[in-house]
Amino acid sequence: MVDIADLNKRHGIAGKVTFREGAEGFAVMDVSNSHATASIALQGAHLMTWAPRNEQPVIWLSSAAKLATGKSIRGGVPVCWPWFGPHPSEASFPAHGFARTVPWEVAETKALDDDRTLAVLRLIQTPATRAQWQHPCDLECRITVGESLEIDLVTRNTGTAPFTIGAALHTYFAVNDIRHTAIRGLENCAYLDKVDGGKRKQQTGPVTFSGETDRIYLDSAADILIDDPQLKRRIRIAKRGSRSTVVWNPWIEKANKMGDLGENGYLNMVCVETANAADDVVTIKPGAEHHLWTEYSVEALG
Ligand code: TA6
Repeated sequence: MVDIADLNKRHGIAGKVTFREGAEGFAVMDVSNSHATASIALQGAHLMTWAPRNEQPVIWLSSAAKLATGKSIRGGVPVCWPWFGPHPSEASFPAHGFARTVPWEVAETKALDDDRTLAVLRLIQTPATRAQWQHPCDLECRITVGESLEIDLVTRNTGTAPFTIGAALHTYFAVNDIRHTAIRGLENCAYLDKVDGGKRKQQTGPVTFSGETDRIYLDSAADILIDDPQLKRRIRIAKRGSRSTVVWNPWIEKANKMGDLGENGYLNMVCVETANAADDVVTIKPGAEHHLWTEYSVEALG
């Protein structure tokens, strides 16, 4: 049972941070400051929306997204952890890990001196999560809402043995039309083409879209640019702690099968994911921590 009054009492900030029930038992944090607005579901520490002032929404949320306990929300920034994709050995474990579908708690909210807003959420470990991940650890998601959006997923190894994680900030970006969108910054990177049996290929020129696209780019540490000429904007993705980038658009057939992308929703979104995927999984030593950090900002184009 979620106690909205208690959340507002302990973590609300007048005029900046308020909590509400997004759906039955589903707590949502609304953030508003002079730079931007955002909304974050406590389940999965799932940022659902972010829009800088005087800018169209940058993060895409499906019109058919369902806020339901234990179900991933279609759109926003799903947190994939502690593995990316299917579990390496347990077919019954959820794809992309359990972090995005379990309860998280609010550790801190803070109005920063520059009027950005910091929200720190921590995964709540339970017998159910430990059944899928026994390594002693802490997982925090530190979200800073401003004219840019910063997300820092911090995994701390609190045990006595090293462990290896896969992860991704599986972000859905809003574009005017995927058919007129180009992604730069991945030129000459090798990638695994999941639409073609996982074959290893090399990117030539910008990434453009004319069908289902599902690729894990390797050795991609540089900024990634999503160019949207129809909106006359470029979304810049900076990152640290990640050398793999996932690019995904389901296209029409897969989108229709998924059922929660909304009518032709696939045309208005593209996933560009700051990841630790494929050979970029990370081994964390006892007492050490790994930061999967990314920052989104918007620039004028043309
Ligand atoms: O990141 C791309 C991907 O792995 C695709 O293969 C597709 O499965 C997508 O994630 C969405 O996965 P989800 O479990 O959120 O439906």
